[in-house]
Amino acid sequence: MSVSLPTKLAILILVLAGSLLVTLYRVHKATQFTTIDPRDELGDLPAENNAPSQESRIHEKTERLRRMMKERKEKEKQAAKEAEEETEEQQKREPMNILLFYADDWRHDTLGAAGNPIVKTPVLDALAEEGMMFTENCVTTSICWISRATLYSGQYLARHHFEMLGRGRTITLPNGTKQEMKFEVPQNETIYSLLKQKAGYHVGHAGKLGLWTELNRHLNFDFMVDDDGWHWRKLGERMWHITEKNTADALRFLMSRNKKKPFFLNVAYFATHAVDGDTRQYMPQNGSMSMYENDTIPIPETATEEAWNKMPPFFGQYNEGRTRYRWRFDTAEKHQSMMKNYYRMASEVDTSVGILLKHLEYEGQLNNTLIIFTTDNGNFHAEHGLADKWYPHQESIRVPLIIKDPRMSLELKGTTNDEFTLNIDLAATILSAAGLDPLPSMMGRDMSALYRKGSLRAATAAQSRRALLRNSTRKTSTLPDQRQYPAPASDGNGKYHSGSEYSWRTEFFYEHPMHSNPDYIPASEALVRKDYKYFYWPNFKYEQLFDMKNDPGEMNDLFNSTNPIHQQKLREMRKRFVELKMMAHSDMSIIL
Ligand SMILES: [Ca+2]
Repeated sequence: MSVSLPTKLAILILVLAGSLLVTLYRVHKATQFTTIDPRDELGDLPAENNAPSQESRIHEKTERLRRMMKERKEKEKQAAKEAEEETEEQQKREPMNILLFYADDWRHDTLGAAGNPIVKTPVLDALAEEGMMFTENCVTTSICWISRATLYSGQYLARHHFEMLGRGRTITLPNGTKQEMKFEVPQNETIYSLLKQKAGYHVGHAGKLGLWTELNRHLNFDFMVDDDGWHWRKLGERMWHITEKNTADALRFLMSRNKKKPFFLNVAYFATHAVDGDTRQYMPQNGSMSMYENDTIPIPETATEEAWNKMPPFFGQYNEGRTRYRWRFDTAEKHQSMMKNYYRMASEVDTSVGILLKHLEYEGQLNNTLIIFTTDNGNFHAEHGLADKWYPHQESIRVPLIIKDPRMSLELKGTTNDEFTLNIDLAATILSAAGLDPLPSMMGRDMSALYRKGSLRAATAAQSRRALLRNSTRKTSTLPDQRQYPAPASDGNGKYHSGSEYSWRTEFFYEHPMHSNPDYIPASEALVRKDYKYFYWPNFKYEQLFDMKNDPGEMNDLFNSTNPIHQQKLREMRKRFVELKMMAHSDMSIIL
């Protein structure tokens, strides 16, 4: 059978079309295997030509890089795990020492590490690099003796009642007679006594106790030297500067201690407190006087007459903050020389911390010691036309906190943390490091939850370690921690609270009593949050509201604002303020 030419042509076309389809399909299949470009996954590689050899080299490099990164991550993970296990092992073998550097009147930004361009604090900066710096750490009352009573007891003023230097609060008995109450916290419930009596620590205090009333020496201390209120003094044949004396006493404790026991030492520097009543205020060591000589101290933005005039109307010329402003800051020359001397005294403390850490290193104890640097209250450096402390403004309530803890997770070393840590947390943190639970009367929480294993889940780990210690032969624990967290604020969708097992607090109550009379130091209270701060001045029933995000200098009181958002915020915060205040004043076993 013969086939016509048109038919032959048609068959040829069909065969050609079919093979073209097959080729196209093969090409398509082949491209499916090359559509994943390793460069896509790496993102930021320079564009190159697509020659196959080049491509396979890139692919090889990428794979090698991936393998290296994976191996490194695994190694890091393994190292962290090993370090953690090692630390836990060490905990079981050898209890940690605790060294507290507790300076005086030291503001949150009097640290190079906190971004201060003038002050030199190389040792503390290095400590922050090796540990964690807490940038929003605050005190619940900004004055020496109340903040110290809080450190020793873990309680708010509302509970420990140590209102007045030297004598506590004065109460009126039913028969009308007045009674001075001294230090009301039972003497066996201070951190000193608990560490000494319950945890078997060798306990020392070198420097300012700050109560002007005795703590029972036998119950509380193995070593106790109280120095307060002076910068220079002749002792024996030698003139001493108080920071040198604090250093010498701390060294004496470290060298003479019972080395069979872990130690707790509070080096409570009097610096950078001024000498009240001496017009010179700050008197540094002679060797420091050349420091800052050629510096110009920046004047704070709110150190203006305008800011002073914006203070509540009851802030007059007799207000102690204004009086001390006149002592320190009312001329440009005075401002410069006062701040330079203040910074010199801060640098002297920094040097002292360095000497003591060097000694610990020499003893081989540096890596088995929890180190804390903090202070009792902040300070106005002319902001709002004020000097010193007391009031709820940021300058007064925010203070430094650096913690270096051998148990700290490696990846958190050298980081900062911006949670609201408080002076009420110090007792719980220190006791926990010694294997003790906080007493039910204590109101703060263990801050190691913020730097162990990277999250609050670490609190669980700390708990189980305490349980471990309870079951060990070491007699350490008091009672399991059964304290409650109050319910979150009813408004704000759970955003505002005092914390929970899984979260840290996002608000707190601040309080300060009146001293002498309302013209001298009026009482002040506050509800502190990161977005808004509510002030209450009880002597005058005067309220203020500040937008902390848009007005961090606390210059524009929004109390009379007609903005519905501010009005709503005021109502909500006023209500919550009362709730937290009542809880602080209650005898509930709570964590605030
Ligand atoms: Ca102080």
